[in-house]
Amino acid sequence: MLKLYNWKLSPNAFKVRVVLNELNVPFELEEIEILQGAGQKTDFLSLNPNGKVPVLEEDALALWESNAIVLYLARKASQLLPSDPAGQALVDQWLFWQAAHYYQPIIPLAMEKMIKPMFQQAPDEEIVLTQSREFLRLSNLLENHLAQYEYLAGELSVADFGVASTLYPRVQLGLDVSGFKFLNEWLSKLEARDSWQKAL
Ligand SMILES: N[C@@H](CCC(=O)N[C@@H](CS)C(=O)NCC(=O)O)C(=O)O
Repeated sequence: MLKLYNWKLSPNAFKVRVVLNELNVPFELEEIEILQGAGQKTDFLSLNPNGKVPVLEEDALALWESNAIVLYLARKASQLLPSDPAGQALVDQWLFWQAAHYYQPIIPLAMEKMIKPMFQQAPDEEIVLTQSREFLRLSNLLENHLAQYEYLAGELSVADFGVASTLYPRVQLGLDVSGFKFLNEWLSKLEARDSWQKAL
């Protein structure tokens, strides 16, 4: 059976859980306690030398980077991917954008708004302000695309789950995206799916 190395606070691990559920692939979970330094232990680094979750293990394959994992799962199942090269390239585009841009403000925001408070430390309000502004700028780009297309690559694909997973911790991070009408309609449809609910 596939094994997913997971961390309960990770939106990227959440992304993989949703896609596994969506494809009805059975898997077992192993929790990696990132805040206790488990990502830097030798055993885990032998699976992912980058020391981050998620990692998907299947026989001799240990695959890291959540977007590589969801693309692998979709290709294996021949689901959640358009059949034409142009459609597949759009899926890649949105997944690359998620990792390179949309997810980036989440890292400092999670540090300031979630992790520091766990250790009784006050958030740096300047970081919160600038990173929240950047996240909303990128959300506006998403809104403009979703005003024209029901799904990111034209049909439901792993790109939708990949990008939407970034919004999963928005409440805890104080990110108010309620003004983005099309983004919210798209997100509500994804959140209503059994795969999403089961992954929560
Ligand atoms: N681009 C990577 C990002 C992975 C990542 O940042 N994982 C976080 C949790 S969401 C992590 O394990 N952080 C631990 C650390 O940085 O030490 C992916 O999509 O898998």
